[in-house]
Amino acid sequence: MRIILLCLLLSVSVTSAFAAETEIRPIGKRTRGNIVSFFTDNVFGKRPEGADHPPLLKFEKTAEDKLMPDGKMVRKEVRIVYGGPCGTNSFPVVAFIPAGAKGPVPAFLLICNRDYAKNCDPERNQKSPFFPVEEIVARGFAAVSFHTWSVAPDYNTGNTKGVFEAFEKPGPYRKPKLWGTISAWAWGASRALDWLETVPEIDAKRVAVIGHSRGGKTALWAAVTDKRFAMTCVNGSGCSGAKLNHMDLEKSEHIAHIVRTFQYWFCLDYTLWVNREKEMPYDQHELLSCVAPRLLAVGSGSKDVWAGPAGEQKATELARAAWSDPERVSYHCHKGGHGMGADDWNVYLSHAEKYLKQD
Ligand code: GTR
Repeated sequence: MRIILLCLLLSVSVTSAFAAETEIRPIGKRTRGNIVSFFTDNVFGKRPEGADHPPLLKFEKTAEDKLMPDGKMVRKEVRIVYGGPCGTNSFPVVAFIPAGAKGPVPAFLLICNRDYAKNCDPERNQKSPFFPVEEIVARGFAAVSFHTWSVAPDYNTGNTKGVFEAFEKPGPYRKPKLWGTISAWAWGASRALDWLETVPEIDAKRVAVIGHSRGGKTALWAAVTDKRFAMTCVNGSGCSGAKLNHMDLEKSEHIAHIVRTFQYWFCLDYTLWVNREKEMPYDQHELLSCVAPRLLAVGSGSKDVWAGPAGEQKATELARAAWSDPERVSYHCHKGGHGMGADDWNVYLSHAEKYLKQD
């Protein structure tokens, strides 16, 4: 009896705490818990029991810390080794930290879904506007990255490779509600944050998780599922990311398109919503609202029709109602198409300078 009463009390207080953050539309019972459960069960899938606290988790240095030739930053390289009931595996993470920083610095953690050597070159011979490490460091942040492929490959393996191998026995069929690859990559972001918590030069309470396109959807889901991320930057995320489903943006990607090519990014049950977007009880602005009261920055491209910039903007505007200070949510639209570059980074860095550094 006492236990039942305690559970009731706890659920009332948790619900009201979340309700204050997420009341956007007075339709049904829109608490953070309801929204997260919906997106877990219907979109991104459930992680297997224990995956968020792997029984084996260690951080192995793969090289000595190195002062880079520009003398302005130090590179740290580790391999995150993890194990679950079905096996062990690992993935590399690289961090650049401002040299000689006085005290721990805030950081940007990029979920890199593009060619890693070209966009995140650990030697810094190749520079890319997709991940402007030197500028991030010059503005007082650490620049950390990992490659999506090293956590789970970005093709349809039936979700049997990478992190999936450690937590699930391979079977002939995927279970309908189990996690897809976006959830696996978001899991990778959380494990990278586990490592950052052990790095004295980094302030792990001020880490922004950032991604573009499929990486943008992942950055959003990472921040929703892991409240330790103090900020998230959701760039060009489109369908299943920041784009509102309830708007008629005919030329934009819909669930029918995305599951045709990328079913493995989601739980199998996501296919049940094909051509039924408007029947979904929750829309993407509610997913964005689950980031409150932390920092959120959403970016679009004016010509990125497939991602539906108008839908990304509208969702962000609606989501703002979940913040007591709506200025903590930033929205911008760069001129041009599908990409993340200098203009976007400038917005994200400025937002972080204004809030993440000061909070
Ligand atoms: C597209 C996909 C989008 C987006 C993009 C990307 O083909 O339809 O949802 O995620 O890939 O990641 O570049």
